[in-house]
Amino acid sequence: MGYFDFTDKVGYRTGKEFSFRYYDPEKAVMGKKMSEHLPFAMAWWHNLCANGVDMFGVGTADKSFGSKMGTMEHAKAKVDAGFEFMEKLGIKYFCFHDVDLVPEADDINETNRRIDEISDYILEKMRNTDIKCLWGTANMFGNPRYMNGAGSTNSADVYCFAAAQIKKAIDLTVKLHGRGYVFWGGREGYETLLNTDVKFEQENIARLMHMAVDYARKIGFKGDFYIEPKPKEPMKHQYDFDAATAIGFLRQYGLDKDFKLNIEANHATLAGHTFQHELRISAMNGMLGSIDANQGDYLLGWDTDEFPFNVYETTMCMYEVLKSGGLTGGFNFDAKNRRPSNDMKDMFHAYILGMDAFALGLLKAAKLIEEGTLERFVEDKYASFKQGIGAKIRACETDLEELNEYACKMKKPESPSSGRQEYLESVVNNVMFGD
Ligand code: XUL
Ligand code: CO
Repeated sequence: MGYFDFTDKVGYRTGKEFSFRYYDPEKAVMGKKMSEHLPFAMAWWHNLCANGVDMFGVGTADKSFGSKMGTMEHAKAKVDAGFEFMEKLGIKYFCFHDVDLVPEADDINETNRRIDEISDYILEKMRNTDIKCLWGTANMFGNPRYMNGAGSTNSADVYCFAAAQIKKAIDLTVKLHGRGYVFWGGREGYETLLNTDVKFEQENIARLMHMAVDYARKIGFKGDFYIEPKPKEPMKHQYDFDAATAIGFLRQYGLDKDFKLNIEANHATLAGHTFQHELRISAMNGMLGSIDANQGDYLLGWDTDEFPFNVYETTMCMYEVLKSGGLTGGFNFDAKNRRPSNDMKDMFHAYILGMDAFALGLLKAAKLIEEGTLERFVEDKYASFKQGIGAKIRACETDLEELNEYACKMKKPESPSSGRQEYLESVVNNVMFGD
């Protein structure tokens, strides 16, 4: 007896209640299998732990998986349920925080013992499947000790505790053959400058990251570290505001060789950016590592972590991913069911929605690239920099005086060419919906 006996393995267009409409793992797209373009991951916390609790009410979903919550028996039941879930959907990766896997004890030594026990159990499960860890992380925002931050805390003792949690989470990630290790700066930020030394806090965060890199490399971790930018929530100001801010921080503190970014769609919209913008900024700096695949709600100003449904967004995401040559990380569904979608079938509907939305986005993005109008347009738009004075500017072979002379001789420039936005939007619509 399994936990999800209402469905067997979900296939492509099987006509069954649970089936993919667009995600066909074997289908070749631009020379690679769909499953290689889209290394999907299950987020342990939302899928196996979150029960629909919100600010106004208790949980609506039962995630006990037939055992007593808060016990190691429950932790193992989640592993069983998680692996059954991933196998049925053909998902090859999972992501976790340390405390998603086991209940935290009062004493860190006991928590670590529990982590050892559960990771042995997970490893055993992994041996019988082709499922692997995409990335691990430490939850350094939930426990009250982190109320003033982890790397940014004012307490040296709490800082050491954060270091210990990171060390164990790195050990765990390495043990489970994780591709990456994530830092999401949960409470690394501030509420008011009246009580905060921003420079001091950022230096301490950077130190902690350096120590994490040194330790991980020492024990043989070859993967990438990721920062996951987010502008606010839970803190009013978070230090990793957006991709550009995080890249500046990584370069300032010499962490840019070991770190890339994990871009989350909903965090982008909270920062007042599009998902595509954040991906472009990361990619053009060589730092697009992984993606937290979800979406926000344009009417709500918080991190709703919805399953991706907006195919325009997944298309433009895949456009950026294809053009950047693919991810070294993957697509982690950092997304949860809506509170009233509260049964086990909804867990499947949600992942099928998300996987299909990205598969369809991939197909449409490939078509946009093959069709080529957007790329040709952008190429032509900057044509004036290909020869003459433009080429000299690009080659750094001129100076302000020569440009001044050029401008004065011209008397007045012609208007730049049209941006043709509405035409290009029609091109996208034609690719999306055909004739
Ligand atoms: C919070 C968030 C986290 C990170 C991992 O907004 O996205 O779940 O992905 O800590
Ligand atoms: Co996330």
